[in-house]
Amino acid sequence: MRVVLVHIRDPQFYALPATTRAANGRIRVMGFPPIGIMSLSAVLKRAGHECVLFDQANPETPNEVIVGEIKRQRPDLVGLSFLSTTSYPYAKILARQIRAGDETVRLAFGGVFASLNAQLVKLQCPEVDFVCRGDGEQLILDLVEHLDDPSVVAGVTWAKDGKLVHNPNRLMERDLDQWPFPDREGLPLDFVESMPLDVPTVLSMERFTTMQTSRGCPWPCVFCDIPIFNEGKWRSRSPGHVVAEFDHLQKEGYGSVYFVDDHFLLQPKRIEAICNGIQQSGVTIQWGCEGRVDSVAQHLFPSMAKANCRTIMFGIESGSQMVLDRLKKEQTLGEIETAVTNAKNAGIEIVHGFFVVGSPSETVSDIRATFDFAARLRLDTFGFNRLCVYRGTPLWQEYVKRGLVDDKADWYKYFKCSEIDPTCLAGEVINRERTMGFRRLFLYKILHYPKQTARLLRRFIRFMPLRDVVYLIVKPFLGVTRGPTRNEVLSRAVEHPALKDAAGNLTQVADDLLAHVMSESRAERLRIQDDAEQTGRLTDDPDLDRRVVTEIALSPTADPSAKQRATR
Ligand code: B12
Ligand code: SF4
Repeated sequence: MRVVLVHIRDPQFYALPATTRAANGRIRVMGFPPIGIMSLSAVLKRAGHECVLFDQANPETPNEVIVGEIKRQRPDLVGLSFLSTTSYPYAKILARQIRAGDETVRLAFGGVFASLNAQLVKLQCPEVDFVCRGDGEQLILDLVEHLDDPSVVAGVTWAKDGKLVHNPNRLMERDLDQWPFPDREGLPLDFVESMPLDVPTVLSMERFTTMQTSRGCPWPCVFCDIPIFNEGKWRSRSPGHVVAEFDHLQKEGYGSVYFVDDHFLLQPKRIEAICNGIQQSGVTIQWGCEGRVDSVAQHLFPSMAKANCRTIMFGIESGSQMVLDRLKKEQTLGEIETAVTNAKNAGIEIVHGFFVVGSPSETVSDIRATFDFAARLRLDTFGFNRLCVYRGTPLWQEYVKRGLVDDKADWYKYFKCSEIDPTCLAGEVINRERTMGFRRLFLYKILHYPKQTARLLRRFIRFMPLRDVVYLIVKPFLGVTRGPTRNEVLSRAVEHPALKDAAGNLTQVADDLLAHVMSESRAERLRIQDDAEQTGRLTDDPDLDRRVVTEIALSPTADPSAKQRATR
C-alpha cells in the first residue's frame, strides 16, 4: 500500500532561518520536526508499505504541490496529522483541496484535537473518510488493511450509509518499545532548535530533532487535555530503548534533542537508568525535557546534567498560590523555587518557565506577583501566554456548565479565558500588565543576574542576526499590541454551517468521560508513586528523594537568597 502523510502547521509556530540550507543541502526549518507522522511512517515502512511524507513547513511543498503529488501518486490513503484546535482550520482547508482534486482518495485525520472531537470533526468534514483516535501506530497498520470495511478497526470514526459510526476505543498500548524509531530521514528538512518566542530564538545550530520517551501525564490541571487524551495514564519506553535511539541519532549526526514527553521527570528509576546509559554509551547529544516542579526525581538533576541535559522546562504558570490552586496545578510556590534552584545548582544551562496570565479569578496584584516571582527565580528564559480554553479540558466543561461556552456551537473553537469568563481581568488590563511586567522582569534580570543573562545573550548572538537579538530585548519596551492572530480568526470562521447543528448534537459525552479520566489519573499517580517509594526502599532509604532534593536546595553553592526562600 502507498500512504501519504502530511503534517499540518500553524504558520506562527515555525520560521525559515536566514540561511535556508544546511551544509548537507537540506532545507532548514526553525521548529519541531513532525514526530507524529515520522513515527507512523517508520511503522508503515517496517510493515512493507510505501510512505511519503510532507510537512507544511517545507517552502518547496505548499498545498498545491501536495495536492498535485497526491493526484500523481494515487496513494491508497492520505493521512493529515495535526496537534491542536488552532491547526484544525488548516487541516480542513487542505482536506477540501485534496478532495476537490481527487474524489476517490481515502482521507484520514489524526492527532490530539481530532481524537478528542472525532465525531464532531467527521460530521463537520464529510470529505474526510476516517477520523483516527489516540495512538496511531497499530491503528494505521490495521486501517490500511481494512480501507473498504473499517468496522473492525478500533479507534476509527467513519460513516456508513450516511450514518456516523464510532468504533470502540483502542486498548491503550503499554509496550512502546515495540515501535521502530521515527523515520526522520523521510523529509528533506533539517530542523533548527529554537523557541517559538515573538522573535524565534535559536538555541543551537546542531542538527536537531525531538524524541518521545513517555506519553501522558496523570495530573488534573484544569486547562490541559493531556490526561483525557491519554485516559489518565502515563506510559513509558524502557531506558534501554531510549538510549539505543540516542545512540542511533548520534550516528546520524544529530547534536541536539528535545523530549516532547508531557512529564519526563516522573519516574526516578527510569531517569537514572537513561542517564547512566547515555554516559556509558558515550553519547554526547545535548538534550532537553519538560516536567513538573514537584518531581521526586530532582536528586537526579546532577546526573541529568552529566548526561548532557542542557534544558529543563517547568510548567510554573503563576506566582500566586491562589491562582495555582484555582488551576488545580497541585504545586506550591515553594516547590517551584526548589525545583528551579535545584536545576540551576545541578548545572542545567537553560531552565525555562512556562507562565500563564489571564486566569480565572486572577487579579492585577496576582499578575504583578507572578512577574516578581519570575524575576526572583533563577530562570534563564520564560514565556507568558494568555490562558486559553480548549474543548476536552476540565475548564471547558466548567465553562459549559456556567453557560460561558456553547458546546454545540463552539466545540471547534478556542477562547482566551478573559474573552468569555467574567471572573478574568479584561484583555486590555492583562496585556498592559504583561507588558509592564516584562519590562520590570528584563531590568531585574539584567541588574540582579547579569552573568546569567549575558551568557544567554551570548548564546543567542552566536546563532542569530544581531538585529533579531536586539529586537527580542527591546520588544517589551515597544508596547506593540496585536489584535487576534490569523489562527484565532480562522478557527472561528472555517466550518460547514449546514452540518454544525448535527455535530453539536453529539457533544453530550464529556462529563462522564472527564470524571472517569480524573479517577484513572489519581490511580495512576498512586501506582507510580508506589513504584518510586519502593525504589527508595530498595536503596534502604525511604526518604531518599525528598532528602536529597532539600539538600541540593540548601547546598553551600546555592544562591544565598534562594536558600532563604527554600527554607521559608
Ligand atoms: C511538541 C508540542 C508542540 C510543539 C509543536 C511540535 C510540532 N511538530 O509542530 C510546539 C511547541 C510548537 C507546540 C505549539 C502549540 N501547541 Co502543542 N504540543 C506539543 C506536545 C507537547 C507534543 C506533541 C508531539 O510531538 N507528540 C508526539 C507525537 C508522536 O504524537 P502525535 O503527534 O499526537 O501523533 C500520534 C497520534 O496522535 C497519532 N496521529 C497523529 N496524526 C495522525 C494521523 C493519522 C492519519 C493517524 C492514523 C494517527 C495520527 O499517531 C501518532 C503516534 O501515536 C503536545 C502534547 C501531546 N502529548 O501531544 C502539545 C499539544 C498538542 N499542544 C497544544 C497546544 C494548545 C499548542 C498551541 C496552540 C500552544 C499555544 N497556545 O500557542 C501551539 C499550536 C501549535 C500548532 N498546532 O502548530 C495542546 C493541544 C490542545 C488542543 N486541544 O488543541 C497539546 C495537547 C498540549 C496540552 N497540554 O494541551 N506544541
Ligand atoms: S502537569 Fe498539568 S499541564 Fe502539565 S501535562 Fe500534566 S496535566 Fe498537563
